[in-house]
Amino acid sequence: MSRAERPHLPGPTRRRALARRTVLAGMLGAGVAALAGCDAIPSTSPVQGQEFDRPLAIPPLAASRLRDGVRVFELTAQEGRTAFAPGIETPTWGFNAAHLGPTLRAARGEQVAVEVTNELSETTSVHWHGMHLPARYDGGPHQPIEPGGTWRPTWRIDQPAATLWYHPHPHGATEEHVYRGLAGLFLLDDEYSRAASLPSEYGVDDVPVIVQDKKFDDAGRLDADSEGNEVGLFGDVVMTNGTVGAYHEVTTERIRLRLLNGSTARTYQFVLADRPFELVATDGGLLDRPVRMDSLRLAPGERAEIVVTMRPRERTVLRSEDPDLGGVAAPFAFGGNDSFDVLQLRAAERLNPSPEPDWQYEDTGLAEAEATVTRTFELQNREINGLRMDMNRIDETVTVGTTEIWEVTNSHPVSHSFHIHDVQFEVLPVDGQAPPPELSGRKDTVYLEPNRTYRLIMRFEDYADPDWPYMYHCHMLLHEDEGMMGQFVVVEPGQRAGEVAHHH
Ligand SMILES: [Cu+2]
Repeated sequence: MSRAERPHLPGPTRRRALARRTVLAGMLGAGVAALAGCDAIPSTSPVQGQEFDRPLAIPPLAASRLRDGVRVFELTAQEGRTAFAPGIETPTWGFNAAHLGPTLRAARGEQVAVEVTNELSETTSVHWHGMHLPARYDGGPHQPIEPGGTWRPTWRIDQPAATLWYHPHPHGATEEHVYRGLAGLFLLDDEYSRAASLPSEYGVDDVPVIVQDKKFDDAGRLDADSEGNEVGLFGDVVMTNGTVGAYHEVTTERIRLRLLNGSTARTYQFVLADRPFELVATDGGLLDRPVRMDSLRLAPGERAEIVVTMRPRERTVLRSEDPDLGGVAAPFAFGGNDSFDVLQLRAAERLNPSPEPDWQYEDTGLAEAEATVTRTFELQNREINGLRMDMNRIDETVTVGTTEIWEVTNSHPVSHSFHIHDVQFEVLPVDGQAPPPELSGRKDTVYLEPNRTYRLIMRFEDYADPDWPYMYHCHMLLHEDEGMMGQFVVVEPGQRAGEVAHHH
């Protein structure tokens, strides 16, 4: 069934009046750390209510230069200090900055190159999450960048317009590197996205919203210790683009928010406090058409583009409310009971007109009948199909040019999410039930409700290389670091997987 034929199920109704939570002025004060639970199964720390007193930081668009027709970006992973609250400097990591990184932007068909320099004191890597590119440039654990080193991947952008992102993926240390601040957006444009009537002025009515939760110790340092923890790092302070207590001034009738769940463990259930919104895109690009929704679940690594309509002088709030984690045992340990404000939107006295979201999109849906291979993946504890990640073991060998169905099951009563490198997939109906709107488009990461099988269809178009693997893994980053990951290679017909290549 193509995407166009699938009915759109309405999302759950979660409209609620805005309830402002207690405003805690001394957000990083000594009292905050004391709120963290320490029982056998700790509840996540309640996220602090914030006053909206800081303008939302907008990550700058990355500079680039054209060299022999190649668009060249430079990223430097570095240490710095960030004042998340006045008067408190927190040691953080960032790209070309103290915290987070610039937004890279390129068009379909362009050849890009990124010169990634590591000025940290430990090895890192940079993975282009959601990007279709050769495995040797994927930036996973097989492309480490040593301290002082520079890595130079280059590839041609060959996929629809989308909100992608980049982040480290070093073996066993991804959680900490992302948590300390290494992340940024990578926006792709194409003829459809340019022709779509969607808000598109970057930082004005087309706004990145990287949502992350953090925990601070009494000295204002990031508490990055997840050792012995089942669920990963849950913070009690939420930030958008690194801004705590952020508001954004809206100057147009409609605003497009490019949401990225950049957290390492927390799943959000995004709502607007007093109104629905239009979902226009998921991980891999535009939906067939906008879908009106009241609520949207995003697991770590997932993205969504939504359009919010405002009237002059109005205010509304993007919130996360009681995420529906789908049958997880002890959901409170995974943030299932947490509700909090994320970002305030403040409309100006007069708003510039915005067109209604509309576009003509060629249906690129994959037909189930085209699939010639079905693979099954069972997530359990920290294992996929009973195995933990081994850098020297190729788990799956895929033949280039084939369409495959991956049947992925979370057999474990806790939250997991599933990310596949190289491809965008579509979620097929489960038990005859069409996926909800947020799973109806192109995806590279999907939240796995326990005891459900998600059937994902994808096509491996090109980039055969028997020696360099791509990854698939849980995108809850503690789980990934602890081994919930496997490797696949894409090969020519009849070819076998080679010896795993190493960068050094
Ligand atoms: Cu997991």
